[in-house]
Amino acid sequence: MPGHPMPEPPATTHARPPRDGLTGGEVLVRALAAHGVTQAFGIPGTHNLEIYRHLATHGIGHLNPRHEQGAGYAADAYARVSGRPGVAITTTGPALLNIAAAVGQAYSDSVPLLVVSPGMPLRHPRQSTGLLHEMRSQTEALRGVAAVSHRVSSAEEIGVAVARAFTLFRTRRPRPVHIEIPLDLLTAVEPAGPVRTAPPLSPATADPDALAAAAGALRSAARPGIVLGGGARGAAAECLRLAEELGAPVVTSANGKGIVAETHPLSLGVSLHSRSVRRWLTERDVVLAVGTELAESDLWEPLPALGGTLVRADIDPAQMYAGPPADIPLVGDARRTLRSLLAASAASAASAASAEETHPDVHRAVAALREERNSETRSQDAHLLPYLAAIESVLPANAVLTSDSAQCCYYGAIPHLPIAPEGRYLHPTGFGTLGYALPAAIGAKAADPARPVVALSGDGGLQFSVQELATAVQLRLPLPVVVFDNGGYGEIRDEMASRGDRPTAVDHPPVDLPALARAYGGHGVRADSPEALAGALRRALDTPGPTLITVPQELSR
Ligand SMILES: Cc1ncc(C[n+]2csc(CCOP(=O)(O)OP(=O)(O)O)c2C)c(N)n1
Ligand SMILES: [Mg+2]
Repeated sequence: MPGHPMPEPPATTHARPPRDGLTGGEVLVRALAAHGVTQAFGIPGTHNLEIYRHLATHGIGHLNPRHEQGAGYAADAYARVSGRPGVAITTTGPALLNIAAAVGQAYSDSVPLLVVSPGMPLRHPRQSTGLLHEMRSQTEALRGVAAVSHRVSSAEEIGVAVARAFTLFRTRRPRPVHIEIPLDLLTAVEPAGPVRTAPPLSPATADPDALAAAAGALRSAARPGIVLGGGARGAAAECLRLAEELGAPVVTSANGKGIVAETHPLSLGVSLHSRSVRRWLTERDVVLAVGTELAESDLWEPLPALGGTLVRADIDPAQMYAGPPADIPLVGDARRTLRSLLAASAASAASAASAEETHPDVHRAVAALREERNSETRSQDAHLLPYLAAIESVLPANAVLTSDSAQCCYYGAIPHLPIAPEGRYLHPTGFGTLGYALPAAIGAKAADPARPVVALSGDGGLQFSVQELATAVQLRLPLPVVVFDNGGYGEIRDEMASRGDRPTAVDHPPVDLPALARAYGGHGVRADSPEALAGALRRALDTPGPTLITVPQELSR
């Protein structure tokens, strides 16, 4: 109005909070940055905008897959490849439930995954009030799949919850944590306290008496064997040295794949599912099992009673009695445990000669056992082998392969595609989810953009998260996605057939998956032979954007 000063423009949602305080959202982002978080995965929504507003200011990059499930698998693979916790941000209700399958997968594979979500307001009555995305209890839902689901009730507690999560990741068996911040706390401005950080704690070290007993048992073993799970990954060099010094063959779980080079003459690869290897294990006089559950998802069938002494090394005390009970329990960090065992056995090391010369009989026995193992499963995997050899011929040793709950993976790549310690094979083991491979490949690329990454999937599993092709297109990721297309749920079809059931809900009408990839803006080809697969793979690794390569039905089953 004339004569009147211009009114102040109304405060917009972009206004900075008052200097003397911070919003809960900013407190959270500062706490994440203080713990070295530089990358988050997620999808924004009405209730988490205050988190999104502060990410870039505090140096946290953000990658947005097309579904929260994809964000969870991407964050999981980011953690597995980078060795740093993966961080995912969802909004309330359905978004959080969408990521729950990824949280369950991270729990069973011991992956440090932090999921942050808003929650219903502080004074929510926990009954239906008609709020957007309302649900009765997010924390109760997430407690079913995460190690911890922590609803904070004050701005100060946000920092405590983040420090708690990172302390758990550093000191315990790494498993997912969910932090829920009431949505009104995210936007409320409160005086900012100091940023808390997790103390520089280390995991526990095994008991010295138990270490001495284990070293003694291993030193005097005539037929030692080593089983490595994902928990041994931080101790790869120590595992190899111990195996060579003891002349002990090494078998791994799917999660431990490649900790010792699978072409090493002492390696039995991933083969606990093999009858011959299980029998071999029962015949060892001492078995050292490191960071492994020795559980059904790797054994497929119950493990017969072990004949000798079982030494179990694990950060999780529960592993000492879950599964085969430990005769000698070593509860602590794998690397320190193995270093202690090496130090204790060094004094008695017979000679400096290479293991090849010292243990030729063991190498011959391992080669024979591998052959026996392979002959057991030839009917299931023979058609896959030339295609796996083609993949192996193209990939450099440091490549990351991401995997799915598909026959090409568990009958194919897991037992038959050798991985070296500088490479990685990321498989959704115990929880056995579907749709992991593609989003996990995106997360692996985020962790290490220069490293070649290949996703390996069945046609069924691919379509649980196929929309992440759009994410790979947007990020221009050179990403081969190799799909063994057998027209549906091959494994379940086979299970129904072996029960004598009529196949139900397992056959899918054909989908032109390469055309679907092109529709997303990526590339798509059919590989009608192993040679065609190798060529397509080579080109895909050099082409920006994803390339979906199908090995078609009539060839892959
Ligand atoms: C989330 C989820 N839903 C269902 C299953 C059950 N399931 C296990 S394997 C499988 C078939 C997957 O089909 P595909 O990816 O094409 O692999 P294939 O068995 O044909 O090799 C199904 C449905 C599962 N493991 N996870
Ligand atoms: Mg299939």
